[in-house]
Amino acid sequence: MKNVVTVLGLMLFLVACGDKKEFSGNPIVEGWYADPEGVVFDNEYWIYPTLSDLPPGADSTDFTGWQKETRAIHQVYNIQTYMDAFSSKDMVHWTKHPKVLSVENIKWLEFALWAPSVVQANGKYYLFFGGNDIQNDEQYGGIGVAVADHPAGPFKDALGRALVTNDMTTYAKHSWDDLDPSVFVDDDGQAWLYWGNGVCYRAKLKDDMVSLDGEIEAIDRKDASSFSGGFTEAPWIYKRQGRYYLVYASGFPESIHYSTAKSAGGKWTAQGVVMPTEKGSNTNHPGIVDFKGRSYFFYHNDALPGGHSYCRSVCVEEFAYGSDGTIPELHMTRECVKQGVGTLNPY
Ligand code: FUB
Repeated sequence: MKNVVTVLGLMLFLVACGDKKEFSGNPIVEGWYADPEGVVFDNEYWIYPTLSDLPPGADSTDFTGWQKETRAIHQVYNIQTYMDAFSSKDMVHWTKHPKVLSVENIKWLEFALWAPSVVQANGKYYLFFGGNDIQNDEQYGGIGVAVADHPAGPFKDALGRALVTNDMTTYAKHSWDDLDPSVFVDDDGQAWLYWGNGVCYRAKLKDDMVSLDGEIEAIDRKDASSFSGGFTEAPWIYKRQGRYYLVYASGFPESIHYSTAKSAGGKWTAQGVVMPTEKGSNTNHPGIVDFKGRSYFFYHNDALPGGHSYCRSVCVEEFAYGSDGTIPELHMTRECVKQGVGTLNPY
């Protein structure tokens, strides 16, 4: 009997210790994921990452462009056909929500959906995603939008077609310029869609959240007054203390930079580097969350054994703004978030 009590006591102690984890460590979630744009819904942190493309150690050296890469994925691996999401109350313990969106529910896509941005509006959740399939040598897709009643989905294709297609965006001549959506709803309820590769596009959304309102505007990637280092892809727009921030990937291999503006549709002013190019992944992809007085920068890298430019994992760094609202230069760490937020009851 005494032994049973001792073993039970030990088990309870181990369970309590396990739950008391205070350091999340990078990567923050298990598995090969990328493009983690964080968001808060109902006091919970959510990330909706891209399922990474190729298995650990796969040879990706001959992939040079998205078209070539996507084609290779279809022929060889046929993955990236769905998205998982993760939620957390404390930035340390994450719960996986499998298959929040799948191409099974999108008739115009077979293979490729990635890098989403999710917002709450009209009592629903809208998930905007990139979907540039190559099927029988033709390109399908652009930016799609799916809708759900809950952040964990299941998300359903809202339109039965892409919201933005390549023929609508002719500023950049390449066919994979319509990816990496970032959706932002301003205090007055006006929703904005930013996206792009090789050019930064933006457009207003109508109240229904599934139609564009007016013209698509293109901001040239080489506009040095708007973008320090030039704009490559992965825009992430948000507002803090009356100032608008646009964080984006610059150059290739990519570093992360930011710009600020007085309005979501206004002129962007180049600021500086948020995260320089580090480790081996050619890409990086930002997301910033300010919540309960703490600020977090989401990104990805190839730091896990076997990782590479198309096999990435999701990381976070906590940071503090300067008194003038500047974002400090951040570096990749293994520690990640040092202390959970909110109250965690270990029992
Ligand atoms: O995950 C696919 C692509 O890699 C994204 O569209 C880019 O932002 C880069 O992270």
